[in-house]
Amino acid sequence: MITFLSGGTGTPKLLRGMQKVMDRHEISVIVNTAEDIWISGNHISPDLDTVMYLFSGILNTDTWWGVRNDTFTTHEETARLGLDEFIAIGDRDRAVHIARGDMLRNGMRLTNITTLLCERYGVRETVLPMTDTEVTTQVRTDLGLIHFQDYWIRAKGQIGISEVVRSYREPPVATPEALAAIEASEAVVIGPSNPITSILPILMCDGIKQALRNKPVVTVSPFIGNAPISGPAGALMTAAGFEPSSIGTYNCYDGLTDIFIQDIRDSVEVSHSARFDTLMVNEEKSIALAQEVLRLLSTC
Ligand code: GDP
Ligand code: FO1
Repeated sequence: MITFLSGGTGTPKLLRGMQKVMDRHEISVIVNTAEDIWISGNHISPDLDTVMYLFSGILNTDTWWGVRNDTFTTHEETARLGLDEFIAIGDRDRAVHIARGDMLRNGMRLTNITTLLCERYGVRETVLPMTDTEVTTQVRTDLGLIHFQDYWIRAKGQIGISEVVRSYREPPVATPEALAAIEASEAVVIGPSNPITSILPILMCDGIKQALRNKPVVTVSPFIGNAPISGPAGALMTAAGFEPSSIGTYNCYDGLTDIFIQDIRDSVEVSHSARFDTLMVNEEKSIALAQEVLRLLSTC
């Protein structure tokens, strides 16, 4: 088994390749939940849903969120009624948020809810939230301390950020299922996800770093030069005190990485890194990178 640490875009692109070249039951994914947010009384977990929809074959891979060909009837109608849903929520996607919100209110663990939803969607891989308690990534801006989603979607990432803050009622603890997945794995892959909003929240869950120190860890960089391939990782890295680059990514992960993969085009040099084409612009590219990662892992 191989365990992947994932956010909702870069690592899912790698997983799209992995599911074609691995036994799907041998894939487990520990997913970031620090971007989760309650909207209109329902529970959105963007990264968990992206991974679940990917594995069930219904993900909208134009956006890397939401369900392909979803309709937005409820979103449009609630907007007409004056509800400020700043996130565009599709109808089928909303059904998942309603179900998850209801199960959470009834006291079910997020891990068990995710397993149940994945079963309903015919997912064969193991999808695990990093923790069962709520953790939220906020950013400090001129508008005050706001949820990451408010920054990235409502403010379109157009305002300055001076600090990244993680808030929670109790310090997050990795679930027994996540720790067991790492324990049962030959290796762990930290995928090319946003280091600040996707990977560090997973690494901060009590137990994860300790578990990773006993396993070969391969990290794939989400940066080429001084810019991420997409999204707000650059500004967030700077606000969190890291260089927005592959070197900054390597440094973020606290010496956990055994093999670092960076893109063939990356002008920033991380010593002893492996170089591949990591730009997964289509499924063939995802499969090619997945094969290279597996080949590397077989040498560990
Ligand atoms: P989020 O939860 O939607 O922010 O998604 P992730 O954290 O999983 O991924 C965001 C990161 O993916 C960004 O920093 C991008 O640079 C990176 N990314 C997106 N596409 C690719 C790609 O094809 N290759 C690599 N190496 N990184 C990518
Ligand atoms: N991202 C957007 O940029 N705009 C949206 O309207 C939007 C809606 C949305 C709905 C459900 C969902 O699970 C994710 C959604 N996202 C949207 C993705 C967003 O939540 C991502 O987490 C961030 O864009 C980057 O991390």
